[in-house]
Amino acid sequence: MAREVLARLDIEGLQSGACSGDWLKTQGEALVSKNPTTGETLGTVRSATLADAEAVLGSATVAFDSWRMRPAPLRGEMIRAFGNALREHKEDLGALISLEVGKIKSEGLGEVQEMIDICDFAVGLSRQLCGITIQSERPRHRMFEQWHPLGPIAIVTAFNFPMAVWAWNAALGAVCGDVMLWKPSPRTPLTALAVQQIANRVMREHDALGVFNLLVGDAEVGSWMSDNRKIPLVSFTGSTAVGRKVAAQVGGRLGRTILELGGNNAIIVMDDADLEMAVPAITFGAIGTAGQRCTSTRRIFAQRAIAPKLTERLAAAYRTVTIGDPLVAGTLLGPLISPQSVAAYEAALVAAKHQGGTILCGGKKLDRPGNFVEPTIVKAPAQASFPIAWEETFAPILYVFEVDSLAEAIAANNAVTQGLSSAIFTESMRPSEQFLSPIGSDCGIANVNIGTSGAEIGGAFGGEKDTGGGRESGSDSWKAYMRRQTCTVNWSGHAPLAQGVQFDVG
Ligand code: UN1
Repeated sequence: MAREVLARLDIEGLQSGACSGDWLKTQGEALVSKNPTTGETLGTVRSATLADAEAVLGSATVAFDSWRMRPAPLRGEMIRAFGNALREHKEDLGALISLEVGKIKSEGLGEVQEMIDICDFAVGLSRQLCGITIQSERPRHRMFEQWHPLGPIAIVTAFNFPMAVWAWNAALGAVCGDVMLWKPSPRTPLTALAVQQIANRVMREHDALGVFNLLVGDAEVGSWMSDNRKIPLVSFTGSTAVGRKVAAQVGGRLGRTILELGGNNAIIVMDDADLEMAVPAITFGAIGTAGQRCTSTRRIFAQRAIAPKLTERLAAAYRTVTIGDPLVAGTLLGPLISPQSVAAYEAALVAAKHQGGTILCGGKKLDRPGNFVEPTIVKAPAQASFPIAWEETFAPILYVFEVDSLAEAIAANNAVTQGLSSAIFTESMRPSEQFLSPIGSDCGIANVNIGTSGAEIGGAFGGEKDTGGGRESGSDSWKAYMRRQTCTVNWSGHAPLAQGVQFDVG
């Protein structure tokens, strides 16, 4: 099965980890991609060295010289073709995500759909990169803003969304006139190779080789990107710890960053919540992608009267979850990405018990090949005395807290350092409005009667505080990929100064 998928995606045996128009003969460290479901090797990719990175940046820079002058709607034409190519390969790309990451089939396909959606969005945007006009205080002067391409931009992505997060950045970057250097997670090189092969075909047909470039590598390549003044923007998705370093390095040279870092997302369940909606939403949020989304639901703040019923129904739902091969129909929980992730899951549960938590269901790793664990619900004491819940553990562990009031729940939601996604379940207008108000959730995403994960591409995606403050995907996120220019044109025949300043020379 894996072999056929790799062959159809034209990457069987492909070992190069760098591409700029053509694949380079990379000689860096060999990265072995393993199927987390079986532990079997899917392929080996040679990472890029810094010399490869310099070569790729060189040809990307040449491509930028002409790409930035191609009219944006024509750049959009290429993204339309790319979106169509993704549609053609949707099944295989989705299957490859399942094979390399362990996502269940529907979520793998959903990730490819997310790429297709952002391509559609970017095609429309290619005719809407609009600047404003501003009233000038001087007669017969015209003032306006325009947006220009930035240059070669770095996109560093994580294993958990090995294609879609690149696409959010790359599709927008491309219509904005930038060229892209993609460093995927070293854990998921094959998904990147497959996307690059499709991009190569589309770029060739559109005389645009060098717009999308690939650099599979480790922290050394990432650090080279962060330090490189020829790369005006680094869009980084990953842990808060690494994001801090990226911010310091790029900020040190006054470059720009888009940071999508850790989340620690909570759902508030009020006494009047409709459990028919809340239970499936929480279950998907906590178990989807095996709890390895930035947006995964990790904390529940249930009002005291509903808490026992909610917990009972969640535990009942959890018991019906089929764990296993993500490509088999009916599976809802696949493996974690690595044995280290299983160890982190176990360590978090040891800490949870030590800090006064009670495991209500799950709690064990499975005795079978692959990185499988049980989905787990922990009844937690007060959050202030339960530090394990302040951390993001990338695993299907859900901490359930009881609270008395909405104010207490909002305070607890906001008490952690991260600020990505949040939600409330209630049938009443006042709590939901309070949750969305300035005294409500402090997160970048706040939902009512919808879980914390599974955002649509049309909105800006990102979060506050330790989540990094970046926004990508929809809304006006495109502005981060362009430079703004304020222009004033004088057609008056005189040379008046602003603010009424007189400066008479001669
Ligand atoms: C991520 O986990 O890094 O909202 C991205 C979601 C997806 C994207 C998650 N659309 O869950």
